[in-house]
Amino acid sequence: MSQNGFVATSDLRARFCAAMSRMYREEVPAYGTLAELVGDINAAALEHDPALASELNATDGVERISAERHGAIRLGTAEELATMRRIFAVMGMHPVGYYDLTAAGIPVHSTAFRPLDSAALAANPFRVFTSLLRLDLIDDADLRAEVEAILARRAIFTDDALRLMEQAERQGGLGEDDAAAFIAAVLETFRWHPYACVDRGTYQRLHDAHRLIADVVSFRGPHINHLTPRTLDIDAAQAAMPERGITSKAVVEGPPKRRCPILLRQTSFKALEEPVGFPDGQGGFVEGHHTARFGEIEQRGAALTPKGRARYDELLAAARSGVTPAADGSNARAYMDHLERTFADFPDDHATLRADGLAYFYYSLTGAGEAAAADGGVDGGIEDLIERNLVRFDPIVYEDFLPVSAAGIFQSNLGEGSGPEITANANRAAFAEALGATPADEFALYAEREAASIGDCLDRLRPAARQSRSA
Ligand code: OOG
Ligand code: NI
Repeated sequence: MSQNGFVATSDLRARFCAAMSRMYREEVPAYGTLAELVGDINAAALEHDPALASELNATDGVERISAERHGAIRLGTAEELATMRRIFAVMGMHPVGYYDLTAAGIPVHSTAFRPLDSAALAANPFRVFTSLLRLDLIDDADLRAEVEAILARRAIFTDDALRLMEQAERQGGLGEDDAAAFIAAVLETFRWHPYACVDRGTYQRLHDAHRLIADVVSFRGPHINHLTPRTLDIDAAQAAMPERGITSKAVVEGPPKRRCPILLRQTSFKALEEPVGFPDGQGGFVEGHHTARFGEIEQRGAALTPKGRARYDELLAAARSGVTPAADGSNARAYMDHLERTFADFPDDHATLRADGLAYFYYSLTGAGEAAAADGGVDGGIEDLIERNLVRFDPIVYEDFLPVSAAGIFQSNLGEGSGPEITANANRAAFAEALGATPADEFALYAEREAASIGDCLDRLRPAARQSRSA
C-alpha cells in the first residue's frame, strides 16, 4: 500500500501478471509445463553458479526472476492502442521502443509496455509486446473497408475496466477493492474466445490476405498469444523440452550462447491448432480452427549501448547471410555453429564490454565499499574506486525486445507461406499518433539508470563531496 491508501502501481502490475499467468495456465496447459521446466532449470543454474546468483543479487534480485513474464497481444485500431496505453499506465507500464516488422513480411508495428525505473523493474518487470495491425498495408480496398467496419463494431474493454481506468487517472491510483476489480476487468480483454465474431467465409478471406489479419480481426478481443518465463539457461531448457513432451523451434533466436550473455535469446513451441466456432448466421456455429497461441522461453543478458547494439546487428546480419535458418529446422546445427563463430569477435567478458563502451553496467558498493562508507568515506573517482575494490559493476539486464527475433517468433507461428511480400517502411510517426504518445528511447533509459547508480556510489562513498554539493 502506498500513500493515500492506494495500491502501489508495482503491486498492481505484479498482481495482474500473476492473474494472467493463472488464466493462461488454464487456457494453455503446455504453458504450465514450460513454466515448471524453467523453474527447475533456474534452481539448478543458481545452485551451480554462485557468481550468477551474486550478480543477480547485486542488480535485479533473484526473486524477480521466478515471477518474470512477458506477453504479447495484437490490436486492430488506434483507439484500442491508445486505451491500452492508459490501462497499462495504471499498472506502471509505459511504451518503450518502436519495432517495425514489415521488413519481415508482417503487417504490424509494435512497442513494449514495461516499467521504466530500476525500483519498478526489480519489483516486477512484467512487459507486454503490443502490436498494431497496419490497415494501410491491406491492398484490396474492399477488404480494407470490411476490416475497418468489423473492428469498429467491437469493444475490447469492459465498461468496468474503462470506468476504473478513468477513476485511477482522476484520483492518482486505486484503493484495495477497486484494484481487485480493475485487475479482474482488464483480464477479460486478454481472454481467449472460442467463438469468432465473423463467419467462416469472412475468416477465410482475411486469412488469405494474411494469417495475422485473421487473428486480429476475427475475434472479440486480442487474446494473449503467449506468456514467456525467463530462464537462466536457455540451452539446458531447450534440451529438456522434449523430455516434457514439448517440441521446440529448431533455432534459438538472438545471439549465440556466451559466457557473458547479451541482449535476449528466445525459443518457442509452435502455435496450437485450436477449435473455433464460426457463427452460421442462424444463431448456431460451425466448427473450424485457428492457430495463434504458442509458448516461449527466454534468457536475458546485458543491455548493449548504441555502439554495442550496432555491432550486434552487424554480426547477426553477417551470420544470417552466411547461413539462413530454414523454417523446417533442417540446417539448425549449421546455423547455430556459424552464429557462434561469427560472434567470436564480440568481447565476452564484463571488463572489456565496459572498457569498450559496448554494454551498460550497474554500479554498487562492495562489502569493503560499505565498510568504507560507514567509516566516514573516501575520495576518488569511480574508476579509482573500482580499482580499489570499493565499487563493483554488473551488467544491466536487457528489458526490451529484438525485431529480428520477434520476426522469427511471428514467422515460426504463422507458418510458411503465411502471406505475401510486403513492401513498406517503418512509420514511427503514425504509430506514435495512434498510441497518443511517443515511446521512450530504450538507450536513454539504460544510460540514466547507469548514471544514477554511479551517482549513488559516489554520494555514499564521498560524504564530503555530497555536503559541499548540497551546501
Ligand atoms: C509477438 C512476437 C514477438 C517476442 O518475444 O519477440 C515476441 C507476437 O507474436 O504477437 O513476443
Ligand atoms: Ni515473446
